[in-house]
Amino acid sequence: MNSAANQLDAYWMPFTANRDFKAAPRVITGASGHYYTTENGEKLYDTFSGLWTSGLGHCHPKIVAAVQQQVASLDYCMTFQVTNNKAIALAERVTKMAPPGIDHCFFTNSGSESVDTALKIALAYHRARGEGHRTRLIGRERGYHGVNFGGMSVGGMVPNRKAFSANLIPGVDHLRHTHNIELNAFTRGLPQHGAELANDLERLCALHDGSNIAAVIVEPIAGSTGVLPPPVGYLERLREICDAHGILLIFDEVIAAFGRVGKAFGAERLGVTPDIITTAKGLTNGVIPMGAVLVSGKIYDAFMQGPANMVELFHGYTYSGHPVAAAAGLATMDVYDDEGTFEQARSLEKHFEDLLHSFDNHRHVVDVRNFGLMGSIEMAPREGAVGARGGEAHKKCFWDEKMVIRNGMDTLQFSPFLNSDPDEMEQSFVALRRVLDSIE
Ligand code: PXG
Repeated sequence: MNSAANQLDAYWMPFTANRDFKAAPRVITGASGHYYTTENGEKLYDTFSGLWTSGLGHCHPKIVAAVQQQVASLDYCMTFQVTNNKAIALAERVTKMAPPGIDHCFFTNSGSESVDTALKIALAYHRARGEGHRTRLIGRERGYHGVNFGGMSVGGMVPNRKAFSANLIPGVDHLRHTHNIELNAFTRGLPQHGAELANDLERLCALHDGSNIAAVIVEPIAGSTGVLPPPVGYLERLREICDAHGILLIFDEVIAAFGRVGKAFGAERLGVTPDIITTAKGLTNGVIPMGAVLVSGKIYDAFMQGPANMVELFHGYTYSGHPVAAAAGLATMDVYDDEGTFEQARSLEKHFEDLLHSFDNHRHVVDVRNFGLMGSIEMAPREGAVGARGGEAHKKCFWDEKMVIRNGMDTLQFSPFLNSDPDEMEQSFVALRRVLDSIE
């Protein structure tokens, strides 16, 4: 039976056109492996791994068992002044996987909280070292760092900022984004052009004096905005400028971490080590909300000064290091290891890339981009109806092809399962072609 529109009235949906949705609700009631089940009992293939979250597939039995066991043995315990064994174990586990030197872990409940936590740590770090004048934060156009005030301010998604323009935090500048269709369209992997855009940071250092800048935050591979892999040499150049001016480099790896680009972290795959890494999503395979901020020993140690009986960082959430979330995280890490998930993801990349780029010559398509198991197909907007093509593609996939795809306006984004079946992946793109062919 379909959800009636009036039943949905109380529910204000996030990042959704509520009235359009309520006119034709798309309601999921179950999931297993690579498929959702709808309230009508139909099976839908999930091309987005949840929301970049569930790389191991839905309801993985080992994670389900760990959560069931944990919730029945320690459901909650505060992590201020006491803590739980699972949070301790997960912090150790995740920092061991991180690039050398990144060896401390602060837990949050989401990507947005990870970002705001990272920005606060960066500011407080400089103050603890007697450089409290380093207050400026640098983000990037088209960056997505969640929806809290800090992340929204350093972020560069115009619709997300528009209604809050006067209330964004002060002292923030943005690097230009790296999207360049003229020079880089249909590039497979990292684009060749654009490394010099990192020099925007040098200009901001000249403008403000680098000694006033606390941190730069970027997604190593921009996700939400429609997958923008970094130009060759770009991240290296950012690292170089940060080092020259004593600025902290933060990689927002809420999407990139935990196998999405074939390694534990995007930093590892791309060969550039930041000072702070923000994570969420794949930390628990999306099963229980959780995020983590990973920081270098240099940063942690700077806080561990002064009287040992005093709180060093006045920050934390009621659910930081929640035992059930941490148990889900530990089970997720076990599965990544036991099943060789990151290697499996890596081995699927070429097939995924070929399937995506089979749309290079499609009449609606103006660019196709990919890195790791992150991909996007950008369509030209229909004249006078920006976003209509993307929205129609999403709905047709759902209703006609029994498949969930994600669109941001006219750009389709793909986040296949890290353990995808290559044939199922291929079938999803065959179905997508039928849909794009049928749209005007
Ligand atoms: N940083 C990055 C890089 C993200 O991708 C967040 C922070 C915020 O995480 P939370 O858990 O607070 O939502 C994200 C979230 C999309 C899409 O369509 C991606 C996200 C959120 C909504 C839509 O790609 N990523």
